[in-house]
Amino acid sequence: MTKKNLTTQLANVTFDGPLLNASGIHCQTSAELADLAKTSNLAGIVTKSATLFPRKGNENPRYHDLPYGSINSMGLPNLGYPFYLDYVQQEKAKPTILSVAGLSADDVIEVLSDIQDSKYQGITELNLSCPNVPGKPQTAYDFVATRKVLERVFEFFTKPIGVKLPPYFDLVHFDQIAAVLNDFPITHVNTVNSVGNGLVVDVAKEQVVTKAKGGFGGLGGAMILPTALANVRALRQRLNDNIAIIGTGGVTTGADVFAHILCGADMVSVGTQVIKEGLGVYDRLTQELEALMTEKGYERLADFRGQLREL
Ligand code: ERO
Repeated sequence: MTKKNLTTQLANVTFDGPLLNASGIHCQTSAELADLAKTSNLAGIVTKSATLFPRKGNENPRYHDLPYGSINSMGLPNLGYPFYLDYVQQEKAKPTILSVAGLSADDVIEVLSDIQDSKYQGITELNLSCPNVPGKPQTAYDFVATRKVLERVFEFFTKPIGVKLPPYFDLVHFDQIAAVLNDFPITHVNTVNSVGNGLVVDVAKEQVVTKAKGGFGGLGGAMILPTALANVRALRQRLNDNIAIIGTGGVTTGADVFAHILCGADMVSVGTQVIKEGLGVYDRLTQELEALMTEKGYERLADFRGQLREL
């Protein structure tokens, strides 16, 4: 089988292929990040969303594997943004995406100010969609709050920055979030974060499977693929052409990667399946994607990106 041209451009960065880790997956500690640097067919490294101060996160159990995906209630455990800002400036093996999150808009501005003042020239991603911090709503479900925070960000931030979005479920909400995002010079959207506040029930024990928030947590993996694809597609149809899309959610096969790209994704990230299968998943997904492209006569991702047909 001939090797395909899988290179992808996002902002000012060229990636060797379309695949990324989903933020939160194997990217919190130095050791995990070093593993990602060595992982073949992982084109770039996304860091765990970083906050102003280090956080331990929610109590265990906080991740639960399911036959059809996963539920997590991690609660934003991370080493604090200075660690990740330092890391992305040291990392030479692959391009990085520095994910940041705030417990308040003021926190976000403080963290981004330091990134702006640093030597880091790579891509930053503002996570507006963490579902698991008790008492903190997902910012991007509030279109007014989202606009306000982006107005503050773009008063001073001039480096490449995108946003991580929660899944939307109503076409009007796609219109509303796209109208906000199209007013700002963001490089990309990453869609979707986990499907927030699902509830998994262990019938034998008659109890929930994760501890925080009474068992409510973010759903990921195969069960969210159609939701993820709908979000990629709906946003591609509404966002300015110069806003790239990272498709996240539900990828277990090369065909799923293909489907994300067919819906308009520039890059695709993988979360739950990395936990299930290990970092070798990126080799398998790439082989399956290339085999599918060969079967269909495609040489590069641009040959089919966004070309989903309607009936
Ligand atoms: O609980 C978390 O740390 C978390 N889980 C998710 O599924 N998505 C997130 O964005 C997130 C924290 C930022």
